[in-house]
Amino acid sequence: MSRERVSIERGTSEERSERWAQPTRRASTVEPTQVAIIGAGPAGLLLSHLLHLAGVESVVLERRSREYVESRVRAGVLEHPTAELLREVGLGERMDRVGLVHAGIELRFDGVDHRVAFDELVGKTITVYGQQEVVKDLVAARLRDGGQVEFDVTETAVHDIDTDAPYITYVDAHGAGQRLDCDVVAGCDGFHGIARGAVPAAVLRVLDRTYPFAWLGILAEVPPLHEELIYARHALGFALCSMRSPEITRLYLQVDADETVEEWPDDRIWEELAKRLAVDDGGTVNVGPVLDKGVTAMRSFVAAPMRQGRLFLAGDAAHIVPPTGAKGMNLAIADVSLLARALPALLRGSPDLADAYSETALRRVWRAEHFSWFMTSMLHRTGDDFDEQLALSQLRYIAGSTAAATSLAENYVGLPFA
Ligand code: FAS
Ligand code: PHB
Repeated sequence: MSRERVSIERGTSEERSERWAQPTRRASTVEPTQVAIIGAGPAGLLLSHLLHLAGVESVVLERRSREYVESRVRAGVLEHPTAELLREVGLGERMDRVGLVHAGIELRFDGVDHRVAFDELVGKTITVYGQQEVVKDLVAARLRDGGQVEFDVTETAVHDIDTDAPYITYVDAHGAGQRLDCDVVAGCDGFHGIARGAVPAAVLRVLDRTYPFAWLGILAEVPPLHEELIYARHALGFALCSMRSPEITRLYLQVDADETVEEWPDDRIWEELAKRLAVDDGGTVNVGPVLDKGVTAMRSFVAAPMRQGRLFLAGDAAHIVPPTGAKGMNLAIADVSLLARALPALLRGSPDLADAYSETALRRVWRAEHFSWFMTSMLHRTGDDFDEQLALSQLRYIAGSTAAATSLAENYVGLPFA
């Protein structure tokens, strides 16, 4: 990632102040910026960091508090290209110090483990490093570099995205109404954000799929069951053993889509995990204090195009995958790695990368959508006997075929960024 400051097509300071003074631009109540980013999740924060490295100014507007976004327990696996990018842009130090590098995963079915050896099959690894740690690193880097991240904003709205003078209105943390003039808006506000809604309904095409099950996830203060992730298919349902450190385990159980955490007291969770993770050669689940518990809906969702005029969507604002393939956060990072090149070029007067953004991003999105659906279908119980046999056949094929295992491995560790 180039670190030289790009001379953005904005003219001299006199021309720039004249430009901002034009009628359409004088209404900004805060210092105008080049890229207004909605959302301080992995997508918004990394985009702001990457644009900073490219010499482009941005402002990040976040509706939650800093404490909230830094403590939200979500994704846990960084793909190989994600870890490489974070190192490349100066965000790898803590990840390399505390993250866990894994060379494979276990597929557990028929009471036996079958390892998919990423290093042997595709020569790459993954890094287990919680999303909240990535977010902490990003917030720290932005604030260190003088970046503008406004937390606790409300009533965010996007305006004039089909002109070259878009702007955002919002209420700041002090309750004051603000207008932020910009050249580009980046909608990084997740699945429940407002940016996607700024694309006209006649233009936006949504393709989605819901699943009859969800994930009950817990974070527990107990050593992980195994040194690598275990994806277990069982007659009672799917279970996943992950971790955050040698002392903290992250576990998931397939539950019905309408189940709530209230129906799952800790002892019921541990009992169910022990059943679903049982293996012929013994070994059992370590039980310990549960630090966090939640139910995550399972959804495949893609909204296209990911661009409308000067609005660009990235991450969960545009797409959702079931977490079985560990792709959610990694896809968000892949999107902004494209925007980090397209937006500086656009602002310099070269629109080609920006014009190609949606199509380029969606190519990778659909590859991840397929892989996530594939992993979900193969590992989750639906109650349908035909599905059961298809899933077991696919698992046995992977366990017995280098070609099938290699295909899973190259998708799981992450295909190279475009
Ligand atoms: P995010 O949702 O992370 O960030 C969007 C940000 O925008 C949020 O901070 C939000 O507060 C803010 N925002 C929303 N509306 C706004 C508005 N109007 N104004 C200002 N700010 C606004 N992925 C995995 O790979 N593995 C997992 O196990 C996994 N578990 C998950 C569990 C849950 C409960 C959820 C919701 C997602 C999970 N994901 C998982 C997917 C997740 O990691 C996402 O892919 C990742 O957070 C995407 O990052 P962003 O696109 O930045 O969106
Ligand atoms: C996690 O550690 O949170 C995790 C790991 C792998 C997945 C999903 C979640 O597929």
